[in-house]
Formats: sequence, structure tokens, C-alpha cells
Amino acid sequence: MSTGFDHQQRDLTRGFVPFPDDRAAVYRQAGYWEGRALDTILRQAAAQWPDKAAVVDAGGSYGFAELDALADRIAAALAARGLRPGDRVLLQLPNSREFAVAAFALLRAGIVPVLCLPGHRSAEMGHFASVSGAVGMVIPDVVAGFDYRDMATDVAAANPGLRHVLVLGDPGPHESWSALADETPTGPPDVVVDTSAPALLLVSGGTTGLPKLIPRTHDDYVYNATASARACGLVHDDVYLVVLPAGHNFPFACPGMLGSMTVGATTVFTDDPSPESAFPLIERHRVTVTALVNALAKLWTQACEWEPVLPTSLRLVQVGGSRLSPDEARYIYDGLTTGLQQIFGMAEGMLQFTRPGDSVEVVANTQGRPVSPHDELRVVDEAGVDVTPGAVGELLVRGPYTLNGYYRADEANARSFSPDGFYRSGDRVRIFADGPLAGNVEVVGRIKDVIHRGGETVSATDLEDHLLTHPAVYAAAAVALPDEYLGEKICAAVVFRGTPVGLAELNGFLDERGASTHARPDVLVPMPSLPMTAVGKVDKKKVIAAVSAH
Ligand code: OOB
Repeated sequence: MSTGFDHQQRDLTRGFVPFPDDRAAVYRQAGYWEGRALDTILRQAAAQWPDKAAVVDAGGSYGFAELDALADRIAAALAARGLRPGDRVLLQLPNSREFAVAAFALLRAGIVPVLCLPGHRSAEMGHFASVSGAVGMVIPDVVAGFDYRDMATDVAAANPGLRHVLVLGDPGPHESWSALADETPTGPPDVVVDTSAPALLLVSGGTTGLPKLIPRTHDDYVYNATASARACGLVHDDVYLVVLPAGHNFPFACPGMLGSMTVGATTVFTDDPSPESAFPLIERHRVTVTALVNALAKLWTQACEWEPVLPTSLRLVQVGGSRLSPDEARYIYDGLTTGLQQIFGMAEGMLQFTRPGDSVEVVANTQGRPVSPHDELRVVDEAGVDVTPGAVGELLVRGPYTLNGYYRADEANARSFSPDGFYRSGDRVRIFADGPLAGNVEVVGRIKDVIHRGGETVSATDLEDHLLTHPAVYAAAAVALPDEYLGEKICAAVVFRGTPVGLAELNGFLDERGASTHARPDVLVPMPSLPMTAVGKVDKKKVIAAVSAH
């Protein structure tokens, strides 16, 4: 290994918290960590199923061997431009075959992609560039009227180390990504990676403050993909559809595109999640598996009432990312597919899945159970003491694919990890201790998603669940608004299924349900839709801004 390589590796691992040796040894011993680089998922698929379609989009498809050869060629072109193993590059492409090509080309060159979402704008992108010390950026030219090249110009100006802006499409003042594949360099760079070092950086999904960067190692992420594929029973003949932004952990590796590749299944990409576009696509490619957020799953379910083509080939629809109330889960199960699977996951690692074959009680009322036998879950009270089995508390996690620290974030790490290395998720959960749901987890809300109303602490989720049982309520978000007397008052932002219901009637309904009197909305704001984050979760910061402007 050259000194240059060592230098780059040292730079990559600065501000990276590795797994402690004792646990790493256990995960290797158990066979979870195979010492394989992440790009070998494609290498192996290309060797086993060279001609099978690997990735498909509206423009065509690439077979596994073809995709693998493209990754080699572009990796060589990147190396020829001076990009080195261990360098970080922001990857922000729309859902398309080119996303897969770019991800594997970077990995093949030993470059660490920072997986950004198309919805991220200069504030987030600039933050990712500066924290990661990125030397490059891969972007589209213009999508839906937004010029990513202009944004990249600004990000690069503020981050002088970011020397390569590579554009898919018309490069404008930057370099052409598309031209890289046409070069005929000498051969792929001979890269040896340390599989316990970061393979890629994911961005955290929180809606407070700027997202943090999450290092995922080759060892932990190969396992994330293979264990997820196994837990979903993915097989060679499955066809997986990427509807959510491809760089999000959920469609990328849970099992997503990477998990599909471990069994040689085809991945189809679409950048249009609307039912009128997605349903015929599902029919055409006989898609069997996909991943959705709550809002999209409900929209697809509703659309089954009127769409001429229904997504009948689907056998498994994963829904995750935010809480699905039991009523919403039943609605999706009855109206879209009995192949509903609830997923409670996080870019930080830990994944809980309900499993194919679980009873409808488990699928409707829980977010499943851990993917790995070595996932360690603790549920603690405010003092950090474990609660009695079945009680609600904050979820702390540790395991073979859960991070040990955010990237270059000492302060956040001091708050976010227990002394023995458990990640404090900020999620309030219970783990059912007995009965038919035993062993499964229910996410009951976020620790901080509470409203302090006149001395009472009200859970936003509890109120939202109550509201969602009203037949006229399609979606609801409870948020706090400042109040002179109460400190905070409760505002319900509600999307109605037709004629809106008034506050008095809604509160009458909550009375009948026996909701506690201090947990009623003080203000009701009907909205046409709820504002969403880049991946499609309700964005409470934006809800507060919207209702405040109301
Ligand atoms: C997924 O990942 P992120 O990183 O965008 O967000 C993680 C957070 C969790 O900490 C939790 O607060 C929330 O999103 N969440 C859920 C949930 N799934 C995620 N809250 C309630 N119920 C659920 N089922 O969102 C993500 C990553 C991989 C797979 C699936 C989702």
C-alpha cells in the first residue's frame, strides 16, 4: 500500500468511531462480518448472474456484468482525475440506473459516497461537504426546474476542497459525469479497502437541526443488506422497486437495491411515486417488493379505489420511517396488500421488521423485531434505568450494524451514546413482554415530540392516533404553539377526507373516545396536505411554520 493511500485512510478515519475490538470479534466469529468490501455485492452478482437485469429505469436496463464493467471503467476514470481511495464525494442523483452506476463506481474506486437526497438544498449540501471534507459532488443538471449546477457552484465556492463537480447531463460550467464512461483508461484501480473503515456516509433523518453524517463500514453494511434480504425472504425472482429517494438507507439497503443484488433480484427505479405512474410500472415489470413511507402507502391504498391498473404483483410492501397507527396499518392491509410489512429503521443502523407470515395482529400493532440475533435493545426511563418488561421508555441500541458515533461530531456523540456504547435513539418504545405480540416492538413516539401544556406533558403521537380514528381525518400532526397562559397550546394540523370537521365536533369525538381532557387540540388548522421531509415524513418544523402563518 502506498503512503498516499495511508494518508487518505487516515484522513477518512479522523472523527470516525470504530466498533470496539471485543464486539467486532464477536460479529466476525458469528459470521455476520465477512471482511468483504461493499462493492463485492455487485462483483459477486456479476459473476453468478452476468446477463440478468440488475437495474432498470425508464431509459433501459443494465445487466449485472454490464453494471460491474461500467463501475470498473468509471472508477478508473475517477482515479485518473486524481480522486483517491478514502476521499469523500457527495452523491445526489435522482432515482435512475445512473444512481446505481455512480454508487458502485465510487465504491469500486475506494471513494466514500455521502448519500444525499435529491430534496437536499445548499444549506444541507454545504454542511455535508464541510463536515465530510468532500472533494467532489455528483449531481444531475436540472430536475423539475431546479438547477443543481448552480447549487453546486455555491457549495464548491464555500468549500475550496471540493474540486470536482460532476454532472449527469449538460455539465454547464462543471465536468461531465456522462463522459467518464466513454474514456478508455488502463483498467480499474487496484484498491484494497479496510473493511472495518467507513464504506459510505448516510445522512441522519432527524427533523431538528442539520442532519448528521453516519459512517457505515463495509462489514456492517454488507451485513445490513444480506440480513435484511434474508428477513424479507427475498429470492432471485423478486423484482424490487425503488420509489423512495434511492440514497436513503431504506430503499438502498433494507433490503433495497443492495439486498436485492445479494440474491440476484432485479431493481427497478422510478422518480415518480404517484399511483398513476407507479401502478402501471409495477404491472409492466411484475414488481414484487417495494418500500414506502407512511404517507405514500396511504396514498397508494386510497388510489386502489379508482386506478384502472392495480399493483397486483406486489407480495411485500414495506412501510416505515414514521409511526403507522394500528388504524392506518389495517387500512393499508385491507386496501393495498396483505403483504404489508412494518419496518422500524434508522440510518444509524438498527432495523426491526415484522416478518412475512406474521399474524395480522403483529403486522397492524407492532413495528416488528430485530433483524439480527445480536441486536441489543434496552428500554430505559429518564434516569437511564431499564424499565420493567413491556413498559414504555427510550430505546437504546447496539449491535453488528449500528453506528458507534456520528462522523466528526464529538459533541453530539457525547450526548447520543451511553458509556457502554449504546446509541440513544430518542424513540419512545415498548417491547411486548407476553401475549401474541411478545418480542415485538411498538414505537409510541419521539422523546421530544411532546407538548407542555399548562403543567401537563402531552404526547403528540397519542393525540394523532386518536384523531386518525375519526372517519373524516386522513392525516394529522399535533404540534405545540406558544401560549401566554399555558406555556404551550396544542395545535392539530389535519388533512380531511372531504368536508372538514370543526374543532368543537372533533373534541366531542375525542370526549367519546375517552381521551384525557388536557390532551385536546386548542387550535385546529385544516390543511390540504402536511409538509414533508426530503424522504417523505411529516416535517413538524414546517408544520409549525405553516400553522403559525395561518
Ligand atoms: C428511517 O431512517 P431515518 O434515519 O430516516 O429515520 C430514523 C427515525 C427513527 O429513529 C424513528 O424516529 C423514525 O425515523 N422511524 C419510525 C419508524 N421507522 C423509522 N418511527 C415510527 N415507526 C416506524 N416504523 O426512517 C428508516 C431506515 C431504514 C428502514 C426504514 C426506515
